[in-house]
Amino acid sequence: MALQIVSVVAGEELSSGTPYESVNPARPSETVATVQLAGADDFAGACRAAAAAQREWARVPAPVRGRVIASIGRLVEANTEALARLVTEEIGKPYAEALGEVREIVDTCDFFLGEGRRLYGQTVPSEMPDKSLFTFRVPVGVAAVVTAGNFPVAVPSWYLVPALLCGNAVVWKPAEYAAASAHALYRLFAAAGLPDGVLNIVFADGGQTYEGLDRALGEGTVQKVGFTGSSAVGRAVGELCGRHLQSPCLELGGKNPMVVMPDADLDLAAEGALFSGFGTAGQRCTSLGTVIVHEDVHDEFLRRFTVAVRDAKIGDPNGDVLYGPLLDHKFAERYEEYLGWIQPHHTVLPGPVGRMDGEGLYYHPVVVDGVRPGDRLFLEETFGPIVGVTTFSTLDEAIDLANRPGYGLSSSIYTSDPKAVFRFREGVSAGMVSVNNSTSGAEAHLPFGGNGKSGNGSRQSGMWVLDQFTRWQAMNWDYSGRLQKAQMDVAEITPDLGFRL
Ligand code: UN1
Repeated sequence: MALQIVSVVAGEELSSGTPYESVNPARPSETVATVQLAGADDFAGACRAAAAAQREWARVPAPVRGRVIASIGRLVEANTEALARLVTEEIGKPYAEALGEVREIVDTCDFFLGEGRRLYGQTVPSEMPDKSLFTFRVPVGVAAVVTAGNFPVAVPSWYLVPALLCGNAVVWKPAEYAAASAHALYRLFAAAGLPDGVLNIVFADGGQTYEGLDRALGEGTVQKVGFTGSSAVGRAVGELCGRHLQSPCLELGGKNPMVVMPDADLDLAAEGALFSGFGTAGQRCTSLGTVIVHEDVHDEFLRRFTVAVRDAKIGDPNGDVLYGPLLDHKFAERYEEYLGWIQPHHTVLPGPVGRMDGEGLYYHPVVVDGVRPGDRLFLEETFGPIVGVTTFSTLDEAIDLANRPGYGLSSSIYTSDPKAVFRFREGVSAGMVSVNNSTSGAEAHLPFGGNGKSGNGSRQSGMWVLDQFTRWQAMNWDYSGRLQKAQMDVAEITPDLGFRL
């Protein structure tokens, strides 16, 4: 029996809506959940409910909020298998990877439960006597969080956990095609004892969400938007927020380069390319886009890489496979468009291209050798199991090729030369750099985010995300009993600037 799922606002279920079916991409005739999609009014209403609950939540002492985060971490950990199974069933992520995804939520909770006892502000000396200066981190208010379904529970937790810890209320709009996984995570958060209205989940399509968000921003009930998804939608969200003088937290696409230097360990590089090119069927925002390999080792690298790709197992995500089906019909259709970008000057390896036989949304892995800087395959994100390969002769050329598409999320270099590592780090536009490691697999306590078409420079995770969900408030306290004017009533000590030894 398919699950029946509805939005929850201020602890109340919204029962009416437009039905949508979230299906199992390994067996698309099988419905995992029937979801009632809400409208723009419901979204704006959820933001009002969140605003009403936020003040009380912000008054709960931060260490107590930290204890709630600790409980969420425990609940998620205790429900690891059930949550991971659901993720595998709903979006086709191999079970081992789904377990890793759940682990990432627990890691995030582990990090932030202690932040409840820090959330440090500063005491700062004043330029005048009998006066003290302070800074405080203040919650922003209500965060509206819109997330993709390729990481249906881990990436949302990167927003939800710090936002709640900092004293904000949240309206979360997950991807429809991952609704069951999102709803399960919502229930785990609710079980930790969050007061009604502090976390709300609204299922809606993109158009209604945009309209609802526009309304909520106009009503002043949303102070921060978090968005993970495509660069095109990110641009629209950024424009909308800009009109309301807000800067959203945007985590967008990537065309992540891997540079293979002539002194690289080629087996290690091929293994890294396999994992980051085809893990999650190439549907991570950190997935490998193009291998930029030195001309002297191109043939040997390509040989090892294509052997690894040819031997990889693709199939039932409950089994021991490299990857399973694509996330959903919508992604399969778009991926078929990307395959149309293959041109006569390309060499396609190792075998057939396109959909595999059978009902599931399974696709053959594709390596495209000979991509050129003007090709769409080189310039644009291709969410799916396809990796481009091109060559270079100098490191400067490799860096230029790495930056050319104009994204800037993750990047990687394989080399044994420390000088090359640091020159690459300095020159590459990416927010994240891996050395002798693939473009995927960021740890949950380092800043995650990108530049250019990958985002507006905001960072998630670790202590850096606190700047998204709090604002600095500066306070000065004058206890001199006089009006001391800054910059004017300041004592001066006169130096003898003409002094010489
Ligand atoms: C994403 O694809 O949106 O670094 C996030 C990684 C994962 C997170 C990816 N830890 O690949």
